[in-house]
Amino acid sequence: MSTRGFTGRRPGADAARRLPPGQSETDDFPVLSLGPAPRIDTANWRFTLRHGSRPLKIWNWEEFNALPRTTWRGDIHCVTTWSKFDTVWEGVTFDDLLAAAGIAAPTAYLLAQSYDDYDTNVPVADLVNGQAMVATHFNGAPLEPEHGGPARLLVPHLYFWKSAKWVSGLKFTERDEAGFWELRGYHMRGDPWREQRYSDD
Ligand SMILES: Nc1nc2c(c(=O)[nH]1)N[C@H]1C(S)=C(S)[C@@H](COP(=O)(O)O)O[C@H]1N2
Ligand SMILES: [Mo]
Repeated sequence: MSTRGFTGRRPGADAARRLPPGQSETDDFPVLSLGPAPRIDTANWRFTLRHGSRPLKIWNWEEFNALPRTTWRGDIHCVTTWSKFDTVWEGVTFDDLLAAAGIAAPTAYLLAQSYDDYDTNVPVADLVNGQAMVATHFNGAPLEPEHGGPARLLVPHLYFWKSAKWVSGLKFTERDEAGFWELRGYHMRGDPWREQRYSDD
């Protein structure tokens, strides 16, 4: 039997250590989207790596699912102050995507682009060495449309708005170009441990 009910939302020692500043733990999985979840038929789904407007590599759903798969377990942190512990994700790491495409990252920055026209910028340095994946499964089941299925970016060490849902591709850019929320006052990097919520943080 868990003792959580006796402690309520007051974090214990373990939770306190795992919570970035200003965050509290939730057991729910809140849905935060600009609009309704786009329904994407995997028969039409494509995932594209681009350098600027030039496509470098395109996978369809079947090809994407033949790529090497990785499972990651850990904590996620939303800028709206909830954190969720011990989430389990499965997908293809950024490193494995580049390896499968046979390329090295052509620039130091990219924009993750989504089927709902959302985008968000992430430095390549925050994606390499197993730090990020394009996830197709959450807690052992195919990712629900509300949470970004068929596939979303997962960059769990940054605030969760960087984890673009319904991701359609990654566009390498010469400079660090602001995405949807970054154009509206949110931080260009978004490290929860440094509390980089807004552009001036
Ligand atoms: N394509 C897309 N990705 C998105 C969003 C969105 O509106 N569209 N919202 C972002 C925000 S602000 C957050 S906090 C997380 C929320 O993910 P969740 O709904 O799975 O909790 O998705 C991010 N990714
Ligand atoms: Mo968010």
